[in-house]
Amino acid sequence: MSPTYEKTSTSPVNIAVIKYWGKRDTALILPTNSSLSVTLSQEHLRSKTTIRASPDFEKTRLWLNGVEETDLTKNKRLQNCLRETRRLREEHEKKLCKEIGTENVVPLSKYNVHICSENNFPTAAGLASSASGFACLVYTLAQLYELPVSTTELSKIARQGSGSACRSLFGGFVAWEMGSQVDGSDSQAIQIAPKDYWPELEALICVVSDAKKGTSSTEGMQNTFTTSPLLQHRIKHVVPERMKSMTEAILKRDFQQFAEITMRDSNQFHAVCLDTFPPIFYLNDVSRAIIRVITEYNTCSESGKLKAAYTFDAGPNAVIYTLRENVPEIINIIAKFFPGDVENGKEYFTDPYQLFS
Ligand code: 2P0
Repeated sequence: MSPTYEKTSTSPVNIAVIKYWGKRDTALILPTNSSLSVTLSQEHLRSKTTIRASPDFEKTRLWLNGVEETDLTKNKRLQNCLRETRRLREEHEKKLCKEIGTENVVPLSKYNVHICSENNFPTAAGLASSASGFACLVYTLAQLYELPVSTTELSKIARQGSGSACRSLFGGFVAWEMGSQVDGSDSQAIQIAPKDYWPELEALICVVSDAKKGTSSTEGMQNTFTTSPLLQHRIKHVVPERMKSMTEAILKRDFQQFAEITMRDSNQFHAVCLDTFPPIFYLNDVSRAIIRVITEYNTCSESGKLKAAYTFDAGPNAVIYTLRENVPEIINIIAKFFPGDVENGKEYFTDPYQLFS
């Protein structure tokens, strides 16, 4: 029996405040615009992955939430991440062989791996499961292979698993720079500020529905790319300026600027979904009611300032960004307007989860 090499790690979910939607290269996963997100705490939502490598493994296998995926050759995204991390491991092994001698280097790059990954939240319900999942896969492979590379380098590999995954490799406030190279060598994630830079900022997740979404992000965004004139306007004339203003808002810890851009960008993302032909609907009646409640809450604020910002991804669930002092008030308001009724099968808000602290 040969030795088995094993690593386990966890990765967080990220929620974009400037949304990624559209690819200029679908194979390399190169986006049509830059995006920016906040990484949430791993306390409630996370992916956990264990990877084992052994010369005894006859093939590479993957279990996702306890169920084995049978034909991995069809899983191009997984193959991309395995190929790229193995390539780096091979380079690393060559270097080590020169330095410490071939007999002292374990040829991990040649071994098959067994991958076991699970999420502690509903997969594919618009709660960024592919982001944390692929970030975790690439991070765990990098740990197993002891790759001497930066997180930004790894982000280019995670990006080839799922675009938004590149942002989950960092904590805090993260930009995915779209880049301009055709080979994707400059399409990468960078950290704008660490988590503790703005400790008062909180995220509340309102689970409106944990059902699997109707249109996948991958399919939806390409339909938008090929049919929506509004997307072209967004890419050229809106996002570049917003990336600058949002970065500035974060660095100044300016909640007014942060909240306004967050809500505007969520609105525009869902507008390009509606502008897609045929249209894509991710929001439902409960989502729209949450938008109205948050808008009313901001309008009625005594200071006249924005106190909360909603944002919605490719699903009906809301994420509300706010400052810590407002959290109890918002939880009360949401609980009052959206009493949980999940047991009766209605798509209603359940518990607000306080995630980012
Ligand atoms: C985002 N979303 O920026 C946007 C906002 C959904 C709405 O990134 O095809 O699952 O794997 O690159 O990363 C969802 O897209 O799509 C997404 P692929 P991904 O978070």
